[in-house]
Amino acid sequence: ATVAGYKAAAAKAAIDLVKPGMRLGLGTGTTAAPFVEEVGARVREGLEVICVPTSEATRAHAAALNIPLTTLDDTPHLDLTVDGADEIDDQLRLIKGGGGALLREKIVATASERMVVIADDSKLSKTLGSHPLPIEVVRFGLNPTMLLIQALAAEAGCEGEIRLRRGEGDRPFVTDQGNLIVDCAFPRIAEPEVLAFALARVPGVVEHGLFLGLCDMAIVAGANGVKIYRH
Ligand code: DER
Repeated sequence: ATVAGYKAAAAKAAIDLVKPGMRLGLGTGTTAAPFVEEVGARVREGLEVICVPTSEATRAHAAALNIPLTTLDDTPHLDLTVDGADEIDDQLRLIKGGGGALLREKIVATASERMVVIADDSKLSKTLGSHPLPIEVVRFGLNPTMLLIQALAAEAGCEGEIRLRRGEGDRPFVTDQGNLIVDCAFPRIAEPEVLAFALARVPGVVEHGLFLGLCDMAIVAGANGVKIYRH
């Protein structure tokens, strides 16, 4: 099997959590995409759900599948969000944001009764930091914001190179919310809560990719099949 096969297997396992009448958060990325496909297939068979997408990409994908969509303004409480992750530790703490959707993903996950992560087993990690930490920042004051991120992360014990994410034509990547993303290569985030607290003090930081206390369960697929991790 391939990594794509593992992603699909995890997505298929997650669809069993979806019950008629549920209000769902739909994640973003290459693992969430097969889950959105699964939801579309069930909707075609008559499943009644209403969904909030976590990105414009997921919105377009869900709309193309005729999945009923709503907004958090009309539906402020969701029953279940299913989303991917860039890294998952043994306390179900996550690094997310590889796809640049972390702000809406965190807002949607926070508005959900449950958040379930689907992933291939390459995402499992003893200590967070194998994947760079994405941080969403406003454009204004970018330079001092990056310097302050570096300084406060170092105080929190995290040192490493940080760089502005670039998109097409080497222009800065711009998120759905019109912000920028700084990717921070902090190889070992021994105390994610301490780093999260430090980053929250940077005025130019909108949100970061550390998802702490949000993930209730992880459905992880690999060569040995599908495994469920829960608290
Ligand atoms: O950007 C994100 O947060 C995505 O969910 C990411 O964390 C996982 O993307 P993938 O399933 O394509 O690896």
